[in-house]
Amino acid sequence: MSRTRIKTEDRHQSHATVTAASDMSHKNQLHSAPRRAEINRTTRETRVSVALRIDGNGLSRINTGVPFLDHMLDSFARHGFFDLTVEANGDLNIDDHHTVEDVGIVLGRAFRQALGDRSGIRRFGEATVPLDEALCSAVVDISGRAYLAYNIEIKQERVGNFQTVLVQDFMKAFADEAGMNLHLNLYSGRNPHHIIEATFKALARAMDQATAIDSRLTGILSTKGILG
Ligand SMILES: [Mn+2]
Repeated sequence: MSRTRIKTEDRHQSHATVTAASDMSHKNQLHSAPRRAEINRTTRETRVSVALRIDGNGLSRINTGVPFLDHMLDSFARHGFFDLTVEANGDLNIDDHHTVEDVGIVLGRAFRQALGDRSGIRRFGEATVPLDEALCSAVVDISGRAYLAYNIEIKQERVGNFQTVLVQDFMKAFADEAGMNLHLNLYSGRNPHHIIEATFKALARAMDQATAIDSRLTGILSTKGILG
């Protein structure tokens, strides 16, 4: 299937016109409004701003003050074809924990807001991504019910200065705030940089699938008729 991404800016493209065209490559034009969000969150510990465009090109501008997290979010944007800006100013003098977790919160919130009532989205997505010896899978259901199953065992305490346990805190915050089920499983891996990067890439690809518009859907993909 074509992975061509169509800009959703064309507000004049009517639903009926797209359906009649029966061209799958126009699937993302089914949404009349751009799927984007800008979220700012300030606490005594951090100040985080995120701008997200779901139907993007993978362009990112990331500056969290935590270089390894910047690297992971760059990769996430690129491999999910999301346009993503993240600015964070946190209490890094204590450690990276508040900043990493709060970026997860705000990014999750941005997805939730950008997806609105989640009508037309595929909901489910999964990807298994290798990086040299590391192999990681992400399975998501953007269902409205938050759940994280985190089966990523990393023996090393740190990658450079970055504490590897913070990946779990990030993923928990992200899944909670996005309102989604997220299963992360590591099949193999030795190098913690590879393991974490494969995890973020798998998440990106799974989110790209799950947020994609399915032209066969005229409403919300749920027997309940609601996702939230
Ligand atoms: Mn890398």
